[in-house]
Amino acid sequence: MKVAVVGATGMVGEVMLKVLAERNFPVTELLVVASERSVGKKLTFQGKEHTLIGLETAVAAKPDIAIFSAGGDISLEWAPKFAAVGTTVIDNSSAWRMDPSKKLVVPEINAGELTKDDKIIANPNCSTIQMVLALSSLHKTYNMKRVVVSTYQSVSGTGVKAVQQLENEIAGIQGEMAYPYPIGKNALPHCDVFLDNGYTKEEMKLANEPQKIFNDRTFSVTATAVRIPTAGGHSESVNVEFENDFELTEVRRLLNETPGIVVQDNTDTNTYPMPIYAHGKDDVFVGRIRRDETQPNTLNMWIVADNLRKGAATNAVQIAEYLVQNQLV
Ligand code: 11C
Repeated sequence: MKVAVVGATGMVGEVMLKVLAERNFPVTELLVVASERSVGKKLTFQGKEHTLIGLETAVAAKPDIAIFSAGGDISLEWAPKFAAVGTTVIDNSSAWRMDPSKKLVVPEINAGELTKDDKIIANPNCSTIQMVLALSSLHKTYNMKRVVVSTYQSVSGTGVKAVQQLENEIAGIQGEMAYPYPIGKNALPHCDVFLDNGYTKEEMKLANEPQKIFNDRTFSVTATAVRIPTAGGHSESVNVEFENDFELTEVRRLLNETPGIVVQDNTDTNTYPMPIYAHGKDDVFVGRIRRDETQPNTLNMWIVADNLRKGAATNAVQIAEYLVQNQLV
């Protein structure tokens, strides 16, 4: 496969290259694409040096697959140009996610919807991916009605400037601020911008994307998204009310059998998911599984994943793997 990574020097782009190499994705030719100011610089992939190229050069090279992580504006302008030359674009921005003509894919859940005609495929938001993966087999079995999620999101979700802000605060250095307040020793109930309804964009992604991924509008999600001073890995407290009752042993069995999920749940040994262990891993970790004792058919759990891996790069590469395995590119 001739593969282009658009945004190759960004935080997610770097992880994408790492994941492509780790998973031995069949790259026969790699195009590393970056903004004009990085064109001509070099980076190394699988021991070989590659020169960064611009978007126009990349389109002219007609890659089979282009994995984008360069922001919504670049995606809106350039994904259609790649699609027009026959490239299948997997886009990590929010630009196409809610477009009814584009698929929003978590491979373990709905890759089966993909066809050769899908030339722009959207990767969901990081905090959505880990939540829906943990809910998928439970929804199938017990039918969810309502989800209440509170997130504890790492600064890497905001980007390099936020990671720098946290590092500066820890080192006691005055520097540029990514957030309106200090993030070290703090928790900001503010991920992305506020909307007219009082929610943030991040919270509305959590509300809207799951319905599209499950192709089901019979359940609803309400969210509070909070930024905390962790370097990598998003955590979520999820309360889910089902139509049907469940046994906790069965819930654990279903989660254990879900590809991509690892259950870490033993209060006797203080075993539960945490960002320091999820960091650098491709799985979604689930623990603190317990019944909500205040109402019937309702479950509480704690879900943690590396937001740059399963929340972004790994999910995108898994989509690419599905396309190759099913001869859709
Ligand atoms: C965050 N979830 O942690 C965001 C980052 O729509 O792909 C990813 C934003 C997106 O702030």
